[in-house]
Amino acid sequence: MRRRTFLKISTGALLGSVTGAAGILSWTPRAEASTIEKTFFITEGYIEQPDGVDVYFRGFSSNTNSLNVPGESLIVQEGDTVRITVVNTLGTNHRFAVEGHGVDMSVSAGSQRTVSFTARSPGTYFYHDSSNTPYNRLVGLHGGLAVMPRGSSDEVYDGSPRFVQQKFWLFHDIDPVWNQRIRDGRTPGTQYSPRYFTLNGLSGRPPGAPGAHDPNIDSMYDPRSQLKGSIGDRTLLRVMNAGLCQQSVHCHGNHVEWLTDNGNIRPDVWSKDCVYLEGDMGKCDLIYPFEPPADAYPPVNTGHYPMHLHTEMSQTAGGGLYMFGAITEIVLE
Ligand SMILES: [Cu+2]
Repeated sequence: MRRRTFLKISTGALLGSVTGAAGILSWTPRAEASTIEKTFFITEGYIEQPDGVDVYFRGFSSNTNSLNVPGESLIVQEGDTVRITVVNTLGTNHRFAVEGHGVDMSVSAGSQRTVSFTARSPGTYFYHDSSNTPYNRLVGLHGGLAVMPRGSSDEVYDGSPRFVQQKFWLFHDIDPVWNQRIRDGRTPGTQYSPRYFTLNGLSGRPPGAPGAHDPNIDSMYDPRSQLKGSIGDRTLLRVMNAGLCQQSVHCHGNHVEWLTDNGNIRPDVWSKDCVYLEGDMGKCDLIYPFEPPADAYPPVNTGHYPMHLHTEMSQTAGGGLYMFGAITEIVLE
């Protein structure tokens, strides 16, 4: 089948998702609740992977000409009214659900619907297509929503350890055979065999590879993912897993403070090198403390370190290309 009716997206078209009314960079606490409005367009198309292969995806996109996988990350405040309009441009029926908020709205082919809900407990939540679970989520229909405590700009939950900046790290793993079956309206019939591993929709590139160091293509340099700061720039990482593979998230340079586990506040804050991340919508909230690396000799206050996942396959693409997987860079400036 020709792909003339589908969007063809090089990964460079995917950026620009951290700004906007509810965006990360513009977040300031408010005394009063507000109404946050966002429109998502369900679109479909092909996104080129690190080995040059085009893979089919659907996304909750910010306009009809884009294909955003994941959808734009949203930050709201406890008590806000959130009004989401979903325009389904496709010929297939979909749903829009928000974890922890009792939202699960159908949006039939070619139609649009709006849902309003009140932002509940502070935390990190998926929005996703709950229909044909998990296939529509796996084919790209997912994103992250943060609910900030009322009037606070530096806590994950009331009384949590504090941070000065925050990022979403939304991981995904992709079996292109499954994506193609879903495109064709069929249920995948083969064992799940992921070949691509992404962080906020992008994969890493080794030096010298096409697209290496390009922030639009290389997850090491994508400003949504790359962790950059000076000593003291404590950074909240909202870590989410839209894929099916369980992972071990390893930040180099500093240990992280492990605050929550699948939406539950941990009884003690552990300082950890690796943190377990469940598959199939696992989540955790971490703070990277931006301290001088503890074991460095001679002592240092700057440097470049990786964050990678510890499953070997997650650092590859197409079944064997090393460093083309879910990885980013940590920069102590
Ligand atoms: Cu490691």
